[in-house]
Amino acid sequence: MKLSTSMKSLFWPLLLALTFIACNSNNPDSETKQKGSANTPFIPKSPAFNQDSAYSWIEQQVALGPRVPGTKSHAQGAELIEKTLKRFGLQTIVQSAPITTYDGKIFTLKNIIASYKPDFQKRILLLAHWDSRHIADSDTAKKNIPIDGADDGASGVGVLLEIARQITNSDLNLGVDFFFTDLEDYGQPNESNLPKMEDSWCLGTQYWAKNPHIPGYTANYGILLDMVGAKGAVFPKEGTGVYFAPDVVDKVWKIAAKLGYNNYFVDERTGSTTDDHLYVNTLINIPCIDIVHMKPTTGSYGQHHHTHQDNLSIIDKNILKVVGQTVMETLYQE
Ligand code: AHN
Ligand code: ZN
Repeated sequence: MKLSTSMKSLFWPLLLALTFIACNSNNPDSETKQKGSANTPFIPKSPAFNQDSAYSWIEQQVALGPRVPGTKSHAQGAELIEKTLKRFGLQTIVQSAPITTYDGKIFTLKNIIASYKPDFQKRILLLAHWDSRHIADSDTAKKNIPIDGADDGASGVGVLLEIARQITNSDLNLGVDFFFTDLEDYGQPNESNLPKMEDSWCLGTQYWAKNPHIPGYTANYGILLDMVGAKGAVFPKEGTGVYFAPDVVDKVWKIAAKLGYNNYFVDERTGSTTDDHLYVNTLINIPCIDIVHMKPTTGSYGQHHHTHQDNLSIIDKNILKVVGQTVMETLYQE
């Protein structure tokens, strides 16, 4: 290659400058300083969570009608989830059993469990209930008509299906079990005249914890998602999770903060809830937390909880993104 005189005069100064830059970036001192700096951006290891895709899983569930145990919509809901997981290539088991509810009815339970890297020892369990409530007992009107359950039910499933889609064929070096729980939301209403049934909520998870899909099943820890899609949602550190799995709460909330989501995953404690994670902790001894929309001060659920306001119009894709990315990043940080 022939260089013109003017280019020759540029060549050595340029080479020197490049060498200097290269040496400088290899300087261990400058690296240490960079790492120690509070301004160092956090570089996520997980792929981008797709909130549009998560939203579409919610839409598809709601379109079936309320997924109330014993109904056709319930059967179709199970089929949608099972088929989708199998299409992703995950090893999928449907656990069926007759279960008696507080009102003396007997329903066929359908717990759906799908496993990513089923042979890996190190495993994380992700849960969300897929059934929806048979009544609107917190509403002022139409109390006996079932709710859509866009948030209470469909949102957690939507986020988990999207995570399942993303990690299939990924390089994630970890076992993950997706557990779509049934009969979570057929609990006894407060104003019920029937004799009080203990532990009337979370019947699917209680059954599974006593009869795991694989004998001797365990996981390092679990994360339950419940009501993770409504506008204005915040997720305080829920009491049952803090009691049984404080390290997991800490880990997840720190990751959320690093992703810039500390306005959603707020650093506040709230009271304990009876939710699927309680039985995962107490009956099968897997430390499990609950990412659940609750008001930090009052400890109550969102306004729409168990009312007809719990429909598609309250779903906010941004909230789905916040939760989905946080959970996925937690997996990739393992
Ligand atoms: C109780 O009301 C005691 N537990 C409700 C758990 C739940 C219902 N989460 C969503 N729907
Ligand atoms: Zn509910």
